Amino acid sequence: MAQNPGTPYRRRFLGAVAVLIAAGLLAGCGILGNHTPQAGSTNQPTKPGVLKVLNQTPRPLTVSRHGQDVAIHMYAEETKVAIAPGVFFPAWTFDGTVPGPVINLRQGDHVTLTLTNMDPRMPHAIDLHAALVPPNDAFTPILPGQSKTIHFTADIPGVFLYHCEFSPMPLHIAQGMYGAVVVTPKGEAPPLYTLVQSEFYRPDNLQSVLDSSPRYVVFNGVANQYAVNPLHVPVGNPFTIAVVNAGPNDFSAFHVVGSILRDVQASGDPKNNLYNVQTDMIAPGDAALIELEFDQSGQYSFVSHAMNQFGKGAHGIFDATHSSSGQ
Ligand SMILES: [Cu+2]
Repeated sequence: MAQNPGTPYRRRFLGAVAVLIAAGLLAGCGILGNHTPQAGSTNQPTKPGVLKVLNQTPRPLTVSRHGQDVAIHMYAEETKVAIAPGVFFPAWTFDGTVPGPVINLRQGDHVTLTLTNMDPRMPHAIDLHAALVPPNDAFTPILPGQSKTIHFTADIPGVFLYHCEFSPMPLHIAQGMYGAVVVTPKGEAPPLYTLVQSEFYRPDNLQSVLDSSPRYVVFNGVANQYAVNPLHVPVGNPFTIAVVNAGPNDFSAFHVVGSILRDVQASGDPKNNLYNVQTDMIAPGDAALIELEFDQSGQYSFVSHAMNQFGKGAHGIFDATHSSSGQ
């Protein structure tokens, strides 16, 4: 893990937090009061925590490409997000969403990535598993209002996690600071869908992340969202999906009901093939590129076959029809 100032910063920002809370309450906007719903409850009052909820407006990343030179600008911020029907979570985010945006690259891209920390209350940092760089230089903390630019070449194809690197890292990840980098080999098409599995614990509660079971386990930030709104996929033609496990703690057991994973590339590298896998284990911090093919029209559930995860929201549906299209 990269060097970071940790607790002293936390203490320093508590003073600023008190000022912000007072200003927010006086202004009657921006910072939410005790009526804010907690994860896991739609009507319980928010238990007083170290930090009150700050709901910054999502700021999307920008990407500009010139040949294989890619410039990306991302933003760290705090934004309240919905993680289940009627359940809101005071997230720490990349670009205002959980997970953060998918970063799509081609093998060999030269990437210049700038992260601006718009969060007024604490430092953040970014660790990209796709970047072969010295972490003590590239993944270091970015103070509120500051920016940092890193450079890397996407030499190795695959599907990778990125996440906040600031301490306490288990909390920054559990709060929502993660996303996927997809590095597509030359001549290949990017995956049809990217699914990021992750867990939600008590908001802003490190001990909950370290000691307890998650309240929700989700694909792309919302429990059971693709069971309600299935993902359309083709019939009779193979297609690929990327599955990333952001954790922060639990292994994923990715399974598609009524199907077999035809070709699984561990970490998304075309050299790492396993064929005809019934359930693929994906460690926290890892990913897979998975080829599927449905010979018959129908609705095929995808789940984490770890049944506690399935029961907490890790469930979606592939809708295989002849008129389907990608996302
Ligand atoms: Cu962070």
